[in-house]
Amino acid sequence: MDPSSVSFAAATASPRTSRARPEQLKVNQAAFEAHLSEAAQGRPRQADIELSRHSVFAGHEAGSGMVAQQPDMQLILVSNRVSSFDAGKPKTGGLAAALEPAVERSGAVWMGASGTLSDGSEQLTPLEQHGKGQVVKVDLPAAHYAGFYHGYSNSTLWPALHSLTERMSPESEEHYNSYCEINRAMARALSRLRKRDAIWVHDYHLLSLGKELRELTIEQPIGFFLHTPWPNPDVIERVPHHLNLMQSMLAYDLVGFQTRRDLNNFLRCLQVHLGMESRSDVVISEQGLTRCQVFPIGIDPQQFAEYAVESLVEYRQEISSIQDKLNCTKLAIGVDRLDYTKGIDNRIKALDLLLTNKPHSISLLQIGTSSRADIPAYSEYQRDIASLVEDVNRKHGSDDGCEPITYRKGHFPQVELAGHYRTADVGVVTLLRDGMNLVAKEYVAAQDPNDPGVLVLSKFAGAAEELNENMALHVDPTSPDDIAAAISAAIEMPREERIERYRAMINTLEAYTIHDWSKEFVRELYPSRGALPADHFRYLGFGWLNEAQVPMYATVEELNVAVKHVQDTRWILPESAAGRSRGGLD
Ligand code: GDG
Repeated sequence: MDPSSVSFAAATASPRTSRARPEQLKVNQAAFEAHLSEAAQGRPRQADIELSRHSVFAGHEAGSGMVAQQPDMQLILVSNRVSSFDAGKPKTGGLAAALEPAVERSGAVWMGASGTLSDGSEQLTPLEQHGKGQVVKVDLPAAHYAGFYHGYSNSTLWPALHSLTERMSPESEEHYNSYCEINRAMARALSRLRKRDAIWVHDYHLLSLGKELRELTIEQPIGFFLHTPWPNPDVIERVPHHLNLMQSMLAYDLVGFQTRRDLNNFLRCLQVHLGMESRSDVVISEQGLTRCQVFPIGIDPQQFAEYAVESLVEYRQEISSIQDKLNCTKLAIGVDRLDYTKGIDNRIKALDLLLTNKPHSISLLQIGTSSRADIPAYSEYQRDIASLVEDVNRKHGSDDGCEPITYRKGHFPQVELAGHYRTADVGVVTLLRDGMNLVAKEYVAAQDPNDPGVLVLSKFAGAAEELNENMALHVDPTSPDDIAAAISAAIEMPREERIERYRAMINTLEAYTIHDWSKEFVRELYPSRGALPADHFRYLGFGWLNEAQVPMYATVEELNVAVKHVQDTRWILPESAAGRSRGGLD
């Protein structure tokens, strides 16, 4: 293709053409710098004005960069598994708990593995309606599923992303190949969905799905949200094929993280391992422009508060039957998937310490939902927890059969769960590391505003960034002593202080709910086609999107230099953009 045959119009014709190539970056650096100083001097931001004209959003305000309303578009959500959407069944994972309301309310299509494996290639099941939304499941190839799911996803990535490298299984080329194959199969299945205006991919199983979709020439905006933490450069280096993985993540237009810490870690990994710099959390790669942003996942606090009140009537018997078994006045609660990241063992050791110092001072209702039990590390952990519970109950139980720990396997209806949260004086969340931790937020939302319980929260939970030390009692989850001291302080805490902390926490939760989270992500995903801040347009690779956006240069010489750079650039465009090109770059 003749490089000079690309026009500004062609450059704007496809969202994918807005993804700049590295050699183009240098070209636009001068314009970018010039624009920054111009912006600092308060001159009009021409790009903003132009954007408002081209915006696909109703209610987009010119120049404000704010979008008042969501676009009318078909959103596809993709995750490894989809939720059951059965009100009678518990939501046993954070991702399901988060996405179900988003799909039901927004009318999105949610695609995920069916759990049935196919002999050959991937197969799509018919669409199922759930509220306004729909679910489509994929039968994935049997040959690669185990290597993808048990292998690379859950025995390599999961522990590494939680900085628990000692839990990583040894490198396996085969597992990584299977991971890529399943991501490819998901991409092929997705490409068969007819209407898809934007795609939102979820979690660590599908880090390279964006790249696979781009290879199938899918050009719509594609966003990714990571539910887990992202570790530092030394830890990510331990992940086999980490360079490929990080590179493939740059095929996404928008990459969302739970916390600022995770986002910073990701940018630092790009810098250390790929030598890539970011500016205002935007990264430019040979695949284009990727924006990184923090979207702290939330819950529906009002709904949890209502469930908690309902539960005291609807599940009165279930709740009091548990309390009858406990041998003291104060109750703590822990609710976790049975996962070694959740730090349940140290919590039980803390209880042991506490009961040794202050017999009968507290009981624990521990709800543990079985998870990934076919992976040896998980089945072992589950056995360890069961035996720790037995030991503590043997040591501190009373003669009349009361035990300090009631250990229940999960699968409670959500309403009942809310009732258990409400009756507990202390919510104990002692994970070693977690992307966010919804249980901490649910516990707070379920409290009686006039007599709330206290949240004891690991300082390594993503939630600790929002529920800070003035609100929750932060602990070091590796120290049973520290946890015991915090639980002890929680049960002694005067009511006024509990109310003060509760109010600060509930205000925080209400300020950014799960609905805000999903709306904000989608809103931010769509502008990745063109509603970026004006400052970033200078990075786009085509210099500017049309004449109205040509930056104002301080001198004619500067302008000439910039234009010459653009003309000298060898454009490498995706086929689709090349097909639409017309005219020269003059
Ligand atoms: C991942 C990240 C991030 C548990 N047992 C029952 C039950 N649950 C529900 C809880 C809560 C969810 O499962 C667990 O969510 P978490 O956030 O605590 O943890 P993960 O499953 O590890 O979630 C995490 C999350 O994704 C979202 O981004 O916060 O960091 O690891 O909603 O209530 N629900 C019911 N019965 C149970 O027995 N109904």
